[in-house]
Amino acid sequence: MSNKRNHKVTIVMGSQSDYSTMRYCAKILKILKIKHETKIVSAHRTPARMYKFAKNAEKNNISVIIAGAGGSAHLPGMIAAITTIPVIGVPILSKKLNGLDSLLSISQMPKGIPVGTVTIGKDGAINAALLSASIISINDKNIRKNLNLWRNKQTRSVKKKPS
Ligand code: RP5
Repeated sequence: MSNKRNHKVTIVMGSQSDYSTMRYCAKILKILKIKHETKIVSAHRTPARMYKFAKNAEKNNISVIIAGAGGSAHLPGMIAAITTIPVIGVPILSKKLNGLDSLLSISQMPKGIPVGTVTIGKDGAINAALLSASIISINDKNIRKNLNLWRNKQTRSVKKKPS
């Protein structure tokens, strides 16, 4: 296993309003000491920005893209159509349909262009960060170590009896 330290995760989201959810991705990545950056990239409001971002993702040394989107939530699928870098989609809890629209949109990618989909909202954002760490840890033993430490801490935090 190599020990590359230049892995980077990019967290993108369709709107500023998604940040209250997507900030949990950044929080976990920080704990795991994974280099990351955060951007607003909208498939329908800033399509040129989205295309440029996805087209240059490999050149910019991005290992995993986490994309949060709500409503018709096409951002993760659109990015995945432009790059072969793994894309994890986070369905944002939408106001009208409680995120079911976002979840179905992101998870129902037709064959050929996969998007890994996590659950709706904050839990999904946390799991997306943990999943990106698992992917990176294939080639980075430091990240694997950090991920195992995080899991052990979680295990220790579970009480044996309810209080
Ligand atoms: C999507 O539309 C975003 O991902 C967001 O979840 C949703 C609503 O955006 P705002 O109207 O709050 O900017 O593009």
